[in-house]
Amino acid sequence: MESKSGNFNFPIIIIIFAVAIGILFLINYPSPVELNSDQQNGEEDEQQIEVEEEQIEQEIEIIENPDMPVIEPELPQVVEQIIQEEIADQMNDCPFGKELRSTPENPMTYTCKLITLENGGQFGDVRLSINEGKFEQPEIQVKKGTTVTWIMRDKTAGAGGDVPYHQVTEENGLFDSGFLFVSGDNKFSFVFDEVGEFKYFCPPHPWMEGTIIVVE
Ligand SMILES: [Cu+2]
Repeated sequence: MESKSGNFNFPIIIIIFAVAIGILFLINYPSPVELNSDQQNGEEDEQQIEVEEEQIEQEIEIIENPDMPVIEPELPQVVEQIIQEEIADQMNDCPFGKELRSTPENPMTYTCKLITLENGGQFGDVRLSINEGKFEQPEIQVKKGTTVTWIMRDKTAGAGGDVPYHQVTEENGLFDSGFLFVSGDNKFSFVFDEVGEFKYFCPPHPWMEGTIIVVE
């Protein structure tokens, strides 16, 4: 019996010993799962740092390169609506041949800028009026080949001066309307086939001036 019980107890002691070593091992060493997650955290941190560094580099690039488009922060809808209404109001104040435009340098600042007019629309040609002693659209820009027509609308006796007519005369003699009298349906057309800037005036009223800019 003695040898039997001795033989029987020995493996139990070994097993208890092995289990104890096992427990100690588990307490002292982090589990593979913990190891893994630590490593993952480390990688995530590195990625985060890389992303932040990239963002900083991009910001620096934007400051250094003014040609890069500036992304405006999104405005609340009400503010956006007010701005649009303001633009629409100002648009109505732009003279003929100009439109409200912003520049890339000042995307929030709008000013009336020349647009290029060309044949087409209601009359086919581009129509300007002479009224109350002045050229009513003193500066326009047209595409090469455009017909510009001046309509005499001034019905004031003496046409704002001492003669009852106005005249459209290019300063270098490129065109001359002759007398456009206050009475009758008087108008004058000229086709601009050359690129350039053409200044014209009214000889009896030299303070009446205008410019036609012709572009390709
Ligand atoms: Cu005149």
